[in-house]
Amino acid sequence: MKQATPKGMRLHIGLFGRRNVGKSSLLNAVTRQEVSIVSPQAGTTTDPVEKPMELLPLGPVVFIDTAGVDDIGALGAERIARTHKVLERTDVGVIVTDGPWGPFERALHTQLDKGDIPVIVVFNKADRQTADRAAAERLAEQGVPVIHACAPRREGTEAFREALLAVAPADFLDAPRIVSDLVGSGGTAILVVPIDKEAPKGRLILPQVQSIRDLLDADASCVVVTEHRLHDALENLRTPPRLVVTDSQAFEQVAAQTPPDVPLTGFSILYARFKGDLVTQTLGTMAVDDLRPSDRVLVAEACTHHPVDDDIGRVKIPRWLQKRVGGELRFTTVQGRDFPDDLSPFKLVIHCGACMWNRRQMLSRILQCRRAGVPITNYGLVIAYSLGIFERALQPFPEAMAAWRRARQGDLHVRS
Ligand SMILES: Nc1nc2c(ncn2[C@@H]2O[C@H](COP(=O)(O)OP(=O)(O)O)[C@@H](O)[C@H]2O)c(=O)[nH]1
Ligand code: SF4
Ligand SMILES: [Mg+2]
Repeated sequence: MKQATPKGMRLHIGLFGRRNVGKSSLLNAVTRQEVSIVSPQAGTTTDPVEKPMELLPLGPVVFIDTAGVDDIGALGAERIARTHKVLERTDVGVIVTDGPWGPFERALHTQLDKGDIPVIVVFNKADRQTADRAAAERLAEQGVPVIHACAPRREGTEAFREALLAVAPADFLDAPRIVSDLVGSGGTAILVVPIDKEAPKGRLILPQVQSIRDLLDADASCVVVTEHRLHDALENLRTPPRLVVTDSQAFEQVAAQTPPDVPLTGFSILYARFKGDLVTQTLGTMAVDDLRPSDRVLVAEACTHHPVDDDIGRVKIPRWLQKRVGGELRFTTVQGRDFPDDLSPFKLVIHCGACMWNRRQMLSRILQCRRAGVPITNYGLVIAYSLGIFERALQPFPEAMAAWRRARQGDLHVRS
Protein backbone atom coordinates (compact mmCIF):
# COMPACT_ATOMS: atom_id res chain seq x y z
CA MET A 1 0.00 0.00 0.00
CA LYS A 2 1.26 3.46 -0.80
CA GLN A 3 2.21 5.56 2.21
CA ALA A 4 1.68 9.23 1.50
CA THR A 5 3.62 10.72 4.41
CA PRO A 6 7.37 10.96 3.85
CA LYS A 7 9.41 8.84 6.20
CA GLY A 8 11.05 11.78 7.97
CA MET A 9 7.69 13.03 9.21
CA ARG A 10 6.75 9.73 10.79
CA LEU A 11 7.37 9.08 14.45
CA HIS A 12 9.91 6.24 14.55
CA ILE A 13 9.17 3.92 17.45
CA GLY A 14 11.91 1.39 18.20
CA LEU A 15 11.00 -1.80 20.09
CA PHE A 16 13.98 -3.10 22.08
CA GLY A 17 14.43 -6.01 24.42
CA ARG A 18 15.82 -9.50 24.86
CA ARG A 19 14.65 -12.31 22.63
CA ASN A 20 11.21 -13.78 23.32
CA VAL A 21 10.02 -11.06 25.67
CA GLY A 22 7.13 -10.38 23.27
CA LYS A 23 8.24 -7.42 21.14
CA SER A 24 6.65 -8.78 18.00
CA SER A 25 3.55 -9.86 19.89
CA LEU A 26 3.21 -6.38 21.34
CA LEU A 27 3.52 -4.84 17.91
CA ASN A 28 0.85 -7.17 16.60
CA ALA A 29 -1.42 -6.38 19.51
CA VAL A 30 -1.09 -2.65 18.98
CA THR A 31 -1.50 -2.79 15.24
CA ARG A 32 -3.96 -5.66 15.20
CA GLN A 33 -2.25 -6.98 12.13
CA GLU A 34 0.12 -9.84 11.77
CA VAL A 35 3.09 -7.90 10.45
CA SER A 36 5.91 -9.61 12.32
CA ILE A 37 6.64 -13.25 12.77
CA VAL A 38 5.71 -14.39 16.25
CA SER A 39 7.51 -17.55 17.20
CA PRO A 40 8.25 -19.49 20.37
CA GLN A 41 11.81 -20.00 19.08
CA ALA A 42 14.41 -17.44 20.06
CA GLY A 43 15.53 -14.89 17.52
CA THR A 44 13.08 -15.37 14.68
CA THR A 45 12.93 -11.69 13.94
CA THR A 46 16.39 -11.37 12.45
CA ASP A 47 16.23 -8.06 10.65
CA PRO A 48 14.50 -5.05 12.07
CA VAL A 49 11.02 -5.12 10.57
CA GLU A 50 9.71 -1.66 9.71
CA LYS A 51 6.00 -1.14 9.74
CA PRO A 52 4.74 2.27 8.65
CA MET A 53 1.15 2.97 9.55
CA GLU A 54 -1.44 5.45 10.74
CA LEU A 55 -1.73 4.85 14.45
CA LEU A 56 -5.03 6.39 15.51
CA PRO A 57 -5.27 9.01 16.78
CA LEU A 58 -1.58 9.91 16.78
CA GLY A 59 -0.91 9.93 13.08
CA PRO A 60 1.83 8.51 10.90
CA VAL A 61 4.35 6.30 12.71
CA VAL A 62 6.89 3.60 11.88
CA PHE A 63 7.38 0.73 14.28
CA ILE A 64 10.83 -0.80 14.13
CA ASP A 65 10.71 -4.32 15.53
CA THR A 66 14.30 -5.25 16.33
CA ALA A 67 15.88 -8.61 16.93
CA GLY A 68 16.83 -9.30 20.52
CA VAL A 69 19.96 -7.33 21.36
CA ASP A 70 21.29 -10.05 23.62
CA ASP A 71 22.05 -12.47 20.82
CA ILE A 72 25.34 -14.31 20.93
CA GLY A 73 27.59 -15.72 18.21
CA ALA A 74 28.76 -14.27 14.92
CA LEU A 75 25.35 -13.79 13.43
CA GLY A 76 24.19 -12.39 16.77
CA ALA A 77 27.02 -9.82 16.77
CA GLU A 78 25.85 -8.58 13.43
CA ARG A 79 22.30 -8.35 14.69
CA ILE A 80 23.48 -6.36 17.69
CA ALA A 81 25.23 -3.91 15.40
CA ARG A 82 22.04 -3.54 13.37
CA THR A 83 19.96 -2.93 16.43
CA HIS A 84 22.31 -0.20 17.57
CA LYS A 85 21.92 1.39 14.19
CA VAL A 86 18.17 1.43 14.82
CA LEU A 87 18.79 3.66 17.81
CA GLU A 88 20.07 6.33 15.45
CA ARG A 89 16.68 6.67 13.80
CA THR A 90 14.54 6.15 16.86
CA ASP A 91 12.32 9.00 18.12
CA VAL A 92 10.75 6.98 20.93
CA GLY A 93 12.39 3.89 22.43
CA VAL A 94 10.24 1.12 23.89
CA ILE A 95 12.07 -1.28 26.20
CA VAL A 96 10.15 -4.52 26.46
CA THR A 97 10.87 -7.04 29.20
CA ASP A 98 9.01 -10.16 30.29
CA GLY A 99 9.70 -9.46 33.94
CA PRO A 100 13.29 -8.80 34.94
CA TRP A 101 14.92 -5.38 34.95
CA GLY A 102 18.55 -6.44 34.77
CA PRO A 103 21.88 -5.13 33.48
CA PHE A 104 20.69 -5.57 29.92
CA GLU A 105 17.57 -3.40 30.32
CA ARG A 106 19.48 -0.84 32.37
CA ALA A 107 22.15 -0.56 29.67
CA LEU A 108 19.50 -0.01 27.01
CA HIS A 109 17.82 2.63 29.14
CA THR A 110 21.14 4.44 29.63
CA GLN A 111 21.83 4.34 25.93
CA LEU A 112 18.42 5.80 25.04
CA ASP A 113 18.84 8.46 27.73
CA LYS A 114 22.23 9.43 26.33
CA GLY A 115 20.64 9.93 22.93
CA ASP A 116 17.90 12.06 24.51
CA ILE A 117 15.36 9.55 23.21
CA PRO A 118 12.14 9.37 25.25
CA VAL A 119 11.55 5.92 26.74
CA ILE A 120 8.51 3.79 27.46
CA VAL A 121 8.96 0.60 29.46
CA VAL A 122 6.66 -2.35 28.87
CA PHE A 123 6.57 -5.20 31.37
CA ASN A 124 4.98 -7.80 29.12
CA LYS A 125 3.59 -11.22 30.05
CA ALA A 126 1.64 -9.64 32.89
CA ASP A 127 -0.34 -12.88 33.01
CA ARG A 128 2.72 -14.55 34.50
CA GLN A 129 3.13 -11.90 37.20
CA THR A 130 6.90 -11.92 36.88
CA ALA A 131 7.40 -8.14 36.66
CA ASP A 132 10.12 -6.67 38.85
CA ARG A 133 7.70 -4.49 40.84
CA ALA A 134 10.41 -2.51 42.62
CA ALA A 135 12.06 -1.60 39.33
CA ALA A 136 8.70 -0.67 37.81
CA GLU A 137 8.01 1.67 40.71
CA ARG A 138 11.47 3.25 40.52
CA LEU A 139 11.06 3.89 36.80
CA ALA A 140 7.63 5.41 37.29
CA GLU A 141 9.07 7.69 39.99
CA GLN A 142 11.64 8.86 37.48
CA GLY A 143 8.77 9.85 35.21
CA VAL A 144 9.16 6.97 32.75
CA PRO A 145 5.81 5.65 31.52
CA VAL A 146 5.57 2.02 32.65
CA ILE A 147 3.02 -0.29 31.07
CA HIS A 148 2.02 -3.73 32.27
CA ALA A 149 0.87 -5.64 29.22
CA CYS A 150 -0.25 -9.03 28.08
CA ALA A 151 0.24 -8.86 24.35
CA PRO A 152 -1.76 -11.93 23.23
CA ARG A 153 -4.78 -10.63 25.16
CA ARG A 154 -4.20 -7.09 23.89
CA GLU A 155 -4.03 -5.84 27.46
CA GLY A 156 -2.11 -2.62 27.89
CA THR A 157 -2.38 -1.48 24.29
CA GLU A 158 -4.54 1.58 25.08
CA ALA A 159 -2.17 2.55 27.90
CA PHE A 160 0.67 2.12 25.41
CA ARG A 161 -1.01 4.54 22.98
CA GLU A 162 -1.45 7.02 25.83
CA ALA A 163 2.21 6.69 26.79
CA LEU A 164 3.22 7.32 23.18
CA LEU A 165 1.12 10.47 23.16
CA ALA A 166 2.71 11.60 26.43
CA VAL A 167 6.32 11.23 25.27
CA ALA A 168 6.13 11.95 21.53
CA PRO A 169 8.04 15.13 20.63
CA ALA A 170 5.69 18.04 19.83
CA ASP A 171 7.09 18.32 16.30
CA PHE A 172 5.48 15.01 15.41
CA LEU A 173 2.17 15.76 17.03
CA ASP A 174 1.52 19.21 15.73
CA ALA A 175 -0.17 18.97 12.37
CA PRO A 176 1.71 21.25 10.01
CA ARG A 177 -1.18 22.97 8.22
CA ILE A 178 -4.68 24.17 8.95
CA VAL A 179 -6.02 24.69 5.43
CA SER A 180 -3.29 25.84 3.02
CA ASP A 181 -2.35 22.32 1.89
CA LEU A 182 -5.88 22.06 0.47
CA VAL A 183 -5.51 25.31 -1.46
CA GLY A 184 -1.88 25.41 -2.56
CA SER A 185 0.42 28.26 -3.47
CA GLY A 186 -1.33 30.66 -5.85
CA GLY A 187 -4.76 29.19 -5.13
CA THR A 188 -7.68 31.04 -3.58
CA ALA A 189 -9.94 30.04 -0.71
CA ILE A 190 -13.21 31.73 0.17
CA LEU A 191 -13.77 31.95 3.92
CA VAL A 192 -17.37 32.49 4.98
CA VAL A 193 -17.67 34.31 8.29
CA PRO A 194 -21.18 35.16 9.48
CA ILE A 195 -21.32 38.50 11.29
CA ASP A 196 -24.38 38.07 13.46
CA LYS A 197 -25.22 38.99 17.02
CA GLU A 198 -23.18 36.05 18.28
CA ALA A 199 -19.97 37.13 16.55
CA PRO A 200 -17.58 38.83 19.01
CA LYS A 201 -17.51 42.60 18.71
CA GLY A 202 -14.87 44.13 16.47
CA ARG A 203 -12.79 41.04 15.77
CA LEU A 204 -12.62 37.62 14.18
CA ILE A 205 -12.33 34.41 16.17
CA LEU A 206 -9.12 32.39 16.40
CA PRO A 207 -9.88 29.66 13.81
CA GLN A 208 -10.69 32.35 11.24
CA VAL A 209 -7.60 34.42 11.99
CA GLN A 210 -5.30 31.38 12.04
CA SER A 211 -6.73 30.08 8.76
CA ILE A 212 -6.08 33.43 7.07
CA ARG A 213 -2.53 33.48 8.39
CA ASP A 214 -1.92 29.89 7.28
CA LEU A 215 -3.09 30.73 3.75
CA LEU A 216 -0.89 33.83 3.59
CA ASP A 217 2.11 31.87 4.87
CA ALA A 218 1.66 29.39 2.03
CA ASP A 219 1.39 32.11 -0.61
CA ALA A 220 -2.29 31.40 -1.19
CA SER A 221 -5.03 34.03 -1.39
CA CYS A 222 -8.21 34.30 0.56
CA VAL A 223 -11.44 36.16 0.15
CA VAL A 224 -13.31 36.66 3.41
CA VAL A 225 -17.05 37.24 3.11
CA THR A 226 -20.28 36.93 5.05
CA GLU A 227 -22.72 34.30 3.81
CA HIS A 228 -24.69 37.11 2.13
CA ARG A 229 -21.77 37.99 -0.14
CA LEU A 230 -20.69 34.47 -1.05
CA HIS A 231 -22.64 34.52 -4.28
CA ASP A 232 -20.97 37.80 -5.36
CA ALA A 233 -17.54 36.50 -4.45
CA LEU A 234 -18.06 33.34 -6.50
CA GLU A 235 -19.27 35.43 -9.46
CA ASN A 236 -16.38 37.86 -9.26
CA LEU A 237 -13.56 35.34 -9.15
CA ARG A 238 -12.21 34.68 -12.63
CA THR A 239 -11.16 31.15 -11.66
CA PRO A 240 -13.17 29.15 -9.15
CA PRO A 241 -11.79 28.96 -5.60
CA ARG A 242 -9.96 25.78 -4.67
CA LEU A 243 -11.95 25.61 -1.45
CA VAL A 244 -14.81 27.27 0.40
CA VAL A 245 -14.62 27.16 4.20
CA THR A 246 -17.60 28.18 6.25
CA ASP A 247 -18.55 28.62 9.84
CA SER A 248 -20.57 25.50 10.58
CA GLN A 249 -23.65 27.58 11.44
CA ALA A 250 -23.97 28.65 7.82
CA PHE A 251 -23.33 25.19 6.32
CA GLU A 252 -26.76 24.81 4.77
CA GLN A 253 -26.85 28.20 3.12
CA VAL A 254 -23.27 27.99 1.91
CA ALA A 255 -23.69 24.46 0.55
CA ALA A 256 -26.71 25.62 -1.44
CA GLN A 257 -24.78 28.50 -3.02
CA THR A 258 -21.47 26.76 -3.71
CA PRO A 259 -21.27 24.96 -7.08
CA PRO A 260 -21.01 21.18 -6.59
CA ASP A 261 -17.56 21.03 -8.21
CA VAL A 262 -16.09 23.51 -5.70
CA PRO A 263 -14.82 21.72 -2.56
CA LEU A 264 -16.51 22.87 0.64
CA THR A 265 -15.82 22.30 4.31
CA GLY A 266 -16.15 23.97 7.71
CA PHE A 267 -13.65 25.65 10.06
CA SER A 268 -14.59 23.21 12.75
CA ILE A 269 -13.80 20.23 10.50
CA LEU A 270 -10.45 21.80 9.59
CA TYR A 271 -9.77 22.00 13.32
CA ALA A 272 -10.77 18.39 13.90
CA ARG A 273 -7.83 17.59 11.62
CA PHE A 274 -5.51 20.30 12.97
CA LYS A 275 -6.02 19.82 16.71
CA GLY A 276 -7.57 16.38 16.93
CA ASP A 277 -7.80 13.37 14.65
CA LEU A 278 -10.14 13.70 11.71
CA VAL A 279 -10.38 9.98 10.97
CA THR A 280 -11.30 9.05 14.55
CA GLN A 281 -13.79 11.89 14.83
CA THR A 282 -15.28 11.12 11.43
CA LEU A 283 -15.85 7.50 12.44
CA GLY A 284 -17.25 8.72 15.76
CA THR A 285 -19.97 10.53 13.84
CA MET A 286 -21.43 7.15 12.86
CA ALA A 287 -22.72 6.89 16.42
CA VAL A 288 -25.34 9.54 15.59
CA ASP A 289 -27.27 6.79 13.82
CA ASP A 290 -27.34 4.69 16.98
CA LEU A 291 -28.74 7.49 19.17
CA ARG A 292 -32.17 6.86 20.60
CA PRO A 293 -34.47 9.24 22.47
CA SER A 294 -33.32 9.85 26.08
CA ASP A 295 -29.71 8.81 25.34
CA ARG A 296 -27.05 10.95 27.00
CA VAL A 297 -24.73 13.10 24.88
CA LEU A 298 -21.73 15.04 26.18
CA VAL A 299 -20.97 18.36 24.51
CA ALA A 300 -17.46 19.54 25.39
CA GLU A 301 -15.87 22.90 24.76
CA ALA A 302 -12.20 23.42 25.38
CA CYS A 303 -12.57 26.98 26.64
CA THR A 304 -15.12 29.00 28.53
CA HIS A 305 -15.60 32.18 26.60
CA HIS A 306 -16.97 31.62 23.19
CA PRO A 307 -20.54 32.83 22.82
CA VAL A 308 -20.80 31.56 19.24
CA ASP A 309 -19.86 28.05 20.21
CA ASP A 310 -22.06 28.24 23.29
CA ASP A 311 -24.95 28.84 21.04
CA ILE A 312 -23.96 26.04 18.70
CA GLY A 313 -23.28 23.58 21.52
CA ARG A 314 -26.26 24.42 23.68
CA VAL A 315 -28.98 25.27 21.21
CA LYS A 316 -28.34 24.43 17.58
CA ILE A 317 -26.63 21.04 17.80
CA PRO A 318 -29.23 19.72 20.29
CA ARG A 319 -32.02 20.97 18.04
CA TRP A 320 -30.57 19.45 14.87
CA LEU A 321 -29.73 16.15 16.54
CA GLN A 322 -33.09 15.75 18.24
CA LYS A 323 -34.81 16.39 14.98
CA ARG A 324 -32.76 13.64 13.43
CA VAL A 325 -33.27 11.20 16.28
CA GLY A 326 -36.97 12.02 16.52
CA GLY A 327 -37.09 12.62 20.27
CA GLU A 328 -35.45 14.26 23.28
CA LEU A 329 -31.82 13.55 24.04
CA ARG A 330 -30.20 14.33 27.38
CA PHE A 331 -27.33 16.76 26.88
CA THR A 332 -24.55 17.62 29.31
CA THR A 333 -22.32 20.57 28.40
CA VAL A 334 -18.86 21.00 29.90
CA GLN A 335 -16.21 23.65 29.37
CA GLY A 336 -12.48 23.99 29.77
CA ARG A 337 -10.79 21.36 31.93
CA ASP A 338 -14.15 20.24 33.21
CA PHE A 339 -14.36 16.81 31.54
CA PRO A 340 -15.97 13.82 33.30
CA ASP A 341 -13.65 11.03 34.43
CA ASP A 342 -16.44 8.56 33.87
CA LEU A 343 -17.63 8.71 30.29
CA SER A 344 -19.60 5.49 30.43
CA PRO A 345 -23.08 7.10 30.72
CA PHE A 346 -22.60 8.83 27.37
CA LYS A 347 -23.45 7.44 23.96
CA LEU A 348 -21.52 10.16 22.15
CA VAL A 349 -19.09 12.98 22.84
CA ILE A 350 -19.29 16.06 20.63
CA HIS A 351 -16.21 18.26 20.92
CA CYS A 352 -15.48 21.81 19.79
CA GLY A 353 -12.56 22.52 17.48
CA ALA A 354 -10.25 23.06 20.48
CA CYS A 355 -8.60 26.04 18.82
CA MET A 356 -7.17 27.22 22.16
CA TRP A 357 -5.45 23.91 22.83
CA ASN A 358 -2.42 22.13 21.52
CA ARG A 359 -2.91 18.87 19.73
CA ARG A 360 -1.53 16.73 22.55
CA GLN A 361 -4.31 17.93 24.87
CA MET A 362 -7.04 17.16 22.37
CA LEU A 363 -5.57 13.78 21.44
CA SER A 364 -5.44 12.89 25.08
CA ARG A 365 -9.20 13.48 25.30
CA ILE A 366 -9.72 11.36 22.21
CA LEU A 367 -7.74 8.58 23.87
CA GLN A 368 -9.81 8.94 27.02
CA CYS A 369 -12.93 8.38 24.92
CA ARG A 370 -11.29 5.45 23.16
CA ARG A 371 -10.44 3.82 26.46
CA ALA A 372 -14.03 4.25 27.64
CA GLY A 373 -15.33 2.92 24.32
CA VAL A 374 -17.34 6.11 23.73
CA PRO A 375 -17.31 7.55 20.20
CA ILE A 376 -16.15 11.15 19.84
CA THR A 377 -17.03 13.53 17.04
CA ASN A 378 -16.76 17.26 16.44
CA TYR A 379 -19.13 20.21 16.11
CA GLY A 380 -18.67 20.70 12.40
CA LEU A 381 -18.88 16.99 11.60
CA VAL A 382 -22.06 16.50 13.55
CA ILE A 383 -23.68 19.60 12.08
CA ALA A 384 -22.78 18.55 8.54
CA TYR A 385 -24.12 15.07 9.28
CA SER A 386 -27.37 16.35 10.76
CA LEU A 387 -27.90 18.59 7.75
CA GLY A 388 -27.22 15.82 5.24
CA ILE A 389 -24.05 17.38 3.76
CA PHE A 390 -21.50 15.18 5.51
CA GLU A 391 -19.85 13.60 2.49
CA ARG A 392 -19.63 16.92 0.77
CA ALA A 393 -17.89 18.52 3.76
CA LEU A 394 -15.49 15.55 4.00
CA GLN A 395 -14.68 15.39 0.33
CA PRO A 396 -11.51 17.56 0.67
CA PHE A 397 -10.08 14.89 3.04
CA PRO A 398 -9.68 11.65 1.08
CA GLU A 399 -8.24 9.69 4.01
CA ALA A 400 -11.16 10.44 6.30
CA MET A 401 -13.62 9.88 3.48
CA ALA A 402 -12.10 6.48 2.64
CA ALA A 403 -12.19 5.43 6.31
CA TRP A 404 -15.81 6.54 6.52
CA ARG A 405 -16.84 4.61 3.42
CA ARG A 406 -15.03 1.48 4.57
CA ALA A 407 -16.63 1.68 7.99
CA ARG A 408 -20.01 2.30 6.44
CA GLN A 409 -19.73 -0.75 4.22
CA GLY A 410 -18.62 -2.85 7.19
CA ASP A 411 -21.47 -1.44 9.18
CA LEU A 412 -24.04 -2.19 6.52
CA HIS A 413 -22.61 -5.64 6.16
CA VAL A 414 -22.95 -6.28 9.90
CA ARG A 415 -26.47 -4.96 9.99
CA SER A 416 -27.76 -6.71 6.92
N1 LIG B 1 2.24 -15.83 28.47
C1 LIG B 1 2.55 -14.86 27.63
N2 LIG B 1 3.25 -15.16 26.50
C2 LIG B 1 3.53 -14.17 25.65
C3 LIG B 1 3.14 -12.82 25.89
N3 LIG B 1 3.58 -12.05 24.86
C4 LIG B 1 4.24 -12.89 24.03
N4 LIG B 1 4.22 -14.16 24.49
C5 LIG B 1 4.83 -15.34 23.85
O1 LIG B 1 6.23 -15.21 23.95
C6 LIG B 1 6.88 -15.78 22.79
C7 LIG B 1 7.82 -14.77 22.14
O2 LIG B 1 7.06 -13.70 21.60
P1 LIG B 1 7.65 -12.76 20.44
O3 LIG B 1 6.66 -11.70 20.26
O4 LIG B 1 8.07 -13.56 19.26
O5 LIG B 1 8.96 -12.19 21.19
P2 LIG B 1 10.16 -11.29 20.59
O6 LIG B 1 11.29 -12.21 20.33
O7 LIG B 1 10.47 -10.33 21.69
O8 LIG B 1 9.66 -10.60 19.37
C8 LIG B 1 5.74 -16.23 21.87
O9 LIG B 1 5.53 -17.61 22.12
C9 LIG B 1 4.56 -15.44 22.38
O10 LIG B 1 3.34 -16.09 22.12
C10 LIG B 1 2.39 -12.54 27.08
O11 LIG B 1 1.99 -11.40 27.39
N5 LIG B 1 2.12 -13.59 27.90
S1 SF4 C 1 -11.40 26.25 22.16
FE1 SF4 C 1 -13.38 25.44 21.44
S2 SF4 C 1 -14.94 26.63 22.53
FE2 SF4 C 1 -12.99 27.76 22.70
S3 SF4 C 1 -13.02 29.17 20.98
FE3 SF4 C 1 -11.92 27.37 20.29
S4 SF4 C 1 -13.46 26.09 19.30
FE4 SF4 C 1 -14.58 27.64 20.55
MG1 LIG D 1 10.35 -10.62 17.50
